[in-house]
Amino acid sequence: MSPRTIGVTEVALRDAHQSLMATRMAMEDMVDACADIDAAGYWSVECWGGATYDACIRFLNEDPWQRLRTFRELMPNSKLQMLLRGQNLLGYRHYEDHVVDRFVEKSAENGMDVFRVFDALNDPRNMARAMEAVKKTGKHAQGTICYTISPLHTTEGYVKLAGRLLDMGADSIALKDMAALLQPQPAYDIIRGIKETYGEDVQINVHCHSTTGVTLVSLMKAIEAGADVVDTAISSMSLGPGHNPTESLVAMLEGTEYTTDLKMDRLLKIRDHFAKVRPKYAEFESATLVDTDIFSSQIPGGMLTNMESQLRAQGAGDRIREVMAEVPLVKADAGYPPLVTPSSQIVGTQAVFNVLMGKYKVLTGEFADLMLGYYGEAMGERNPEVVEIAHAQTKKDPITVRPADLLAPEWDKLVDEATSLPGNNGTDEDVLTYAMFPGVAPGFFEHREEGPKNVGKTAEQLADEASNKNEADRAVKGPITYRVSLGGREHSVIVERA
Ligand code: PYR
Repeated sequence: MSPRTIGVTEVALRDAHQSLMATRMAMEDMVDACADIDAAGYWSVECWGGATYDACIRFLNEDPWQRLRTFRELMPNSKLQMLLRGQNLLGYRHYEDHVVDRFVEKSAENGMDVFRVFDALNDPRNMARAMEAVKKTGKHAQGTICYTISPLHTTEGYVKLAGRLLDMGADSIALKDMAALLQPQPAYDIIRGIKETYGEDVQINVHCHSTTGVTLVSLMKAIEAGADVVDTAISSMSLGPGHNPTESLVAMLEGTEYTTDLKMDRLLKIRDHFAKVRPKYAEFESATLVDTDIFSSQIPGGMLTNMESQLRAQGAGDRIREVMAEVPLVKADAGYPPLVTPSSQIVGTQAVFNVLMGKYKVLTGEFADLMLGYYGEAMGERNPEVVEIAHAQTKKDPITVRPADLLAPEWDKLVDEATSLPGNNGTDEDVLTYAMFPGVAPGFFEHREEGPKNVGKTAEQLADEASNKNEADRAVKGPITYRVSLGGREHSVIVERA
């Protein structure tokens, strides 16, 4: 029997640098890898969405839409894939349905093929409109299950959620493990459950991070259970808080009933390209290589870094352990939402507030909204006492409807506001940039003409740093004794580093 071919999604151009280097990679550091990526035989190339849009306009003075068009041009043979935060699009609040429609239409028009649609609470109502919009464009709508561990999250629950996504027209199901919590056996059980319940031909894509060190094995079990496509990152852009290495997946499948269509000569070129690029962004990298504490704290890498910087800003950097212990309690009070953008930031910041100011003495506006249902429904009941505090603090009533049902049409207002900004180019794409990032977009429009900024180090800077380091290593470290003649008399002077 010929081996079954496992599709591979390469994430180097999006989630890998989002996870490893705070999403700072400039387009100019990616373009030279695109021809090899395009020819390597991937099922899809994840290259847009998630935090990249925000990072483009906030840090890199790059137009995210131009980035997408460039990818489309440079990878004509590939399916381009993006991560879409359901009703939140690529921002942090819910948008009215017509804004969602417009964003999806424009993304498809600019070259996107596969839309991985997720909701931080796994609330299908928050994914429905985006999925419907993708279906209307004829592109691939991938419904997503965000994986987390809690007393309420069971294999049966995940299988049921997959059914809801399929009912919504999902062309495939993604099992998304953003914190590297997916152990091999649950991976097997969930995928078998979905296949046995809804049919072996339901396409399942598996996305794992590598932070806990267990998930290359999880990918193997997922494949044995019938997974069709898995996400990996080329080795020079892998591991730590990132993903499992593409070449390791290929090697792991040798001698099994499975194979990939990947061309190793191309993979090696992609690897060599990013091996040169990655050191330029070293200052943005986290020190974490493997962390199995995540199984108990459930705190993904990016969230931990955020909480640490919030604490340091308050002069309380030494209280991180208390905050880490608080996170699972806040998560339980909120009904056990998975921790992923934006729920990870909302729960993490509230945990910081609880530690610094006393338990639920002050709620952030976002946490109050989460408790009152304005982000949707998580799996569990929300703690009624905390819901009451949220109501008392905000005077808002709890809701049970789909949050976006309460939003008034906003497209025309957004057009008026966006087009009045200096530097706005009058396109719907610019309106969408303004809609999602009203604080950042005006500055970006004004300075866009100055062109992209690369925040990585140049080859010269890296060479200088290396030679300064060598010099520092060679420099005399201890005190030096000089003999000084003054008025014919010899003195001995000892000079030490300050
Ligand atoms: C994002 O929403 O940016 C993720 O990577 C989950």
